[in-house]
Amino acid sequence: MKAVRPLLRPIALAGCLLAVASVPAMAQSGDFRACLDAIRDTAVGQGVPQGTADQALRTVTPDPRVLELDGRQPEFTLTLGRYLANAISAERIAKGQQMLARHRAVLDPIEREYGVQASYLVSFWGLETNYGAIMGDFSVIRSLATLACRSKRAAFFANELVQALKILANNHMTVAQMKGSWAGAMGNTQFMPSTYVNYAVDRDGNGRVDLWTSLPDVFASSANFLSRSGWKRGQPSHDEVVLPPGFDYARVDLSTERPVREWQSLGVRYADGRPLADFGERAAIAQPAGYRGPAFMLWPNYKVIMIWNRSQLYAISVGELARQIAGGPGLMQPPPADDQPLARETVIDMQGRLQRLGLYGDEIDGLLGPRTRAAIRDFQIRARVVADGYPTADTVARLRAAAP
Ligand SMILES: [Ca+2]
Repeated sequence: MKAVRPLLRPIALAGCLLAVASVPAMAQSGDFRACLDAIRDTAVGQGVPQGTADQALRTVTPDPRVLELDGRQPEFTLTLGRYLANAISAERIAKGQQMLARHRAVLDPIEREYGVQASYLVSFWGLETNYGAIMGDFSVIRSLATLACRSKRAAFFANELVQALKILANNHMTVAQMKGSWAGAMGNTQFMPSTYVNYAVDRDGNGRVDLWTSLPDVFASSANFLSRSGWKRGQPSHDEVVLPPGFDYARVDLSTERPVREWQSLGVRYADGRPLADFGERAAIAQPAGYRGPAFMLWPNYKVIMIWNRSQLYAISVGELARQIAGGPGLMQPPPADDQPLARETVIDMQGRLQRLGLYGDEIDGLLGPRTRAAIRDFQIRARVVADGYPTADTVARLRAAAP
């Protein structure tokens, strides 16, 4: 799951970045201790026992492997096809169905109480750690200490380290027991410490919140996070739809939300031809692989998944895996098989050309974000080709010709 595992976990951090925002990133080894001392003092100020904080941080050294991983930039933009192939194998669906059946007695009451479908709780679990198989073997305290005192995102990770110390203290854990990803994500659902502190719950009632070994705690914690992030009871996060011939692709945009009856009147149907169900919600349509790929109606719960992880492809994967775990069908319209990942350099090149054409004014960062897609769409309109904002090989070639 490393290929699709996101770097950061739930980002609903409330206001807790403020407390340690003044801790600077320090480069010298002597300063590493000073940096940790400052974080220790912040933690103690927030109620962590002095002894716990001292003991946890006393012998910590920077982890070069963590810094190496933190410095890596993705070389390619993953396509929907590649992402789904990694995230949702037949094996993962089958295992999810087994897990759903095996843990029914735990999941059903949680679903009733929190309103989050058991299939989604199992789906998050499957995507994050392959149902607990890969939870990460880094020392969370060491990873966070390294990132808090040596990375560019020092303030963020300093706060996470403070929260991790709270978890240690509150749950009577040892530093050695607290394992996670290189970036400090922990347990079966890879919660960052701040998410753990704010949302994790002790479902089995043993007095400790344990996201490593207690599945009742794991499922209830996910449900609590999603519910408090605005999950709409019982609703799906997305559905595959078909767009009628001649549909205006300018309407396919995350920011274009319309009432379902409007989409119905524009001729949008479920992929199997049935009329759209109207939950009384507004919804947007997305085509993450462009007009040749599947179209998705994005319901409000899609946005809740984006709070868990700000990646569109991740959010689509959660909903797809959940539906198939629940016995639903796979995609009717698979992503185009000939779609190639775009190299970061290619995206940088495109952004430069779009800028020269006056269509793009944002950062040249090699990331295919919403602004870059909007600029591509504007170029496609100008070039009189299908304006889906998706950089197919044809669009890239046309752009090179138009802005040499
Ligand atoms: Ca517990």
